[in-house]
Amino acid sequence: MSTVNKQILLIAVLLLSCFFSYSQHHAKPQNVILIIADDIGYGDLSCYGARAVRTPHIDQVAKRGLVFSDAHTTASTCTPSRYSIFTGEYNWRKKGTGIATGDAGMVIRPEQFTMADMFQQAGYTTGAIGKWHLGLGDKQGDQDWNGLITPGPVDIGFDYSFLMAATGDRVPCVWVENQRVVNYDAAAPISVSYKNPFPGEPLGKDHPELLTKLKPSPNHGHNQAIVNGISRIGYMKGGGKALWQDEYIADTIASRATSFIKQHKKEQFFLYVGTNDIHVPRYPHPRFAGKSGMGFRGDAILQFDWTVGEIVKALKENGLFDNTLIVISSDNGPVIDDGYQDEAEALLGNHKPWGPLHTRSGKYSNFEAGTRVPFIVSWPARVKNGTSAALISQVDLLASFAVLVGQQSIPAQVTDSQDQLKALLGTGNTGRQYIIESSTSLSVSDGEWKYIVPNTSPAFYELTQTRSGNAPVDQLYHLKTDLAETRNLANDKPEKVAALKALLLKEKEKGYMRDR
Ligand code: NG6
Ligand code: CA
Repeated sequence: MSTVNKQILLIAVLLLSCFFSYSQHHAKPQNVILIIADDIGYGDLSCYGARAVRTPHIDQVAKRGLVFSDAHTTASTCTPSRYSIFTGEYNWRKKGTGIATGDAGMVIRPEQFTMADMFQQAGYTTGAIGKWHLGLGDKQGDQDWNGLITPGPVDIGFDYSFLMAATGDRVPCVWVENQRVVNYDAAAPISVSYKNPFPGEPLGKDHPELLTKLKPSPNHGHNQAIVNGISRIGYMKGGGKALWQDEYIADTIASRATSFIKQHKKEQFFLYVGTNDIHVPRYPHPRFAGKSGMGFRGDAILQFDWTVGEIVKALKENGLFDNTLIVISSDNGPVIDDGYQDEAEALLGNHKPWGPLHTRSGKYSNFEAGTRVPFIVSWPARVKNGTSAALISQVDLLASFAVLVGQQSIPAQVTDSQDQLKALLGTGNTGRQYIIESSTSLSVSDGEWKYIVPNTSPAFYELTQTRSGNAPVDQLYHLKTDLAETRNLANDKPEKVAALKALLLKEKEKGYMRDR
């Protein structure tokens, strides 16, 4: 080869490598799927150390993906936690973000900017499938369950929605697709109330003989409207053939999710999948019932694992898996008995849903297990497999995804979401400087130390047998050496308490329990 030809070749190679590094740096995933399980604990998956139950489909994703050990929800219950995911704002900045009734109005208001809006702006088709629990319609009790329920997900950026309004244990027990009840039965118009029972409609508390599938646990309530042989929270009349059957809920969510994937395989899409598993009432399909040896709670974990497997399978079949970014996480920590006699306590055995965190803590708790959840990122084309100890919060997903898809500017109202894309993709390991966790109290953690604000609520919740982490005094834990939060060092380290208190105060000054 002549010198001139060699030089041309060299220039060509240089140009090409510049181009590849540019496109690599700016590569976007074709799709983003956010899978949020309900009440799955830090220790509930085998890729997080569970031995009594196996989650092979999730483990497979984890093996090729990035597994986080210090990822958090913003709250230890569902509505506030999901509020933060979609808005990028801490739930406690605004009133009305607590656990929503089944007839609550939209908790996220149409004028708010959401993760779905952001993806739409970036040209992605957006969908929300499964558990919602963020309210529908304008005001509580004001929805037209027999017509178009508006406002709804379409007003906060979702092109498509297929949802349960609240939880499995709350009425209405129907699917709502694009804001209309699915399989609407004109012969059985739907009425819903959280105030008054409907005359003539049997209630669980008066008719235990009608509770053929699950009975509520003593003192938990869940003994009002009866649907599918299970009593619920709230009153409901009608529904007819639109009423769901609990044993098919997971199948319905999985099949809607896989149809969405197939239907939009040629577009870029963002899909949120909220599973009903493993929230109560746990009533898994007969394929899973009895399979874990841990009762319905364990069976529901298997069913959740299966759901993830179905989504992955659909992606692979359509050639989308490698260039789809999947996040698998949970909305809050674990709970054993959350309201139904499903033998979860009796059959728990040696399984520790809270993993290495404080024993018997989890959902409803200020301790780490309330908000520290499994969190796995998969994007085979870009993310190397491994583990990450970066401190991250789900509130960061909005700003991080925005950078990922090239939407650099997001509105100022997205106050708390930080760009943690490097941590999410495993290209930087720093994560957040601190996170705020909310339960009965607010807590602040810098990953090493955690401070919990005093409160006078019970230290132990009898109903769910949860160690709440409530105490009337300052609590300070050194997570690096005491992950289980058993030694309160507040008296030994007043300067650390003061520093973390000051951080919290600074955050609260930016907005705390606003009306709107
Ligand atoms: C609680 C319910 C619990 C569950 C929870 C919401 C009682 C006694 N307990 O109030 O069963 O429904 O709300 O769970 O009513 S969450 O995961 O959606 O936040
Ligand atoms: Ca939950």
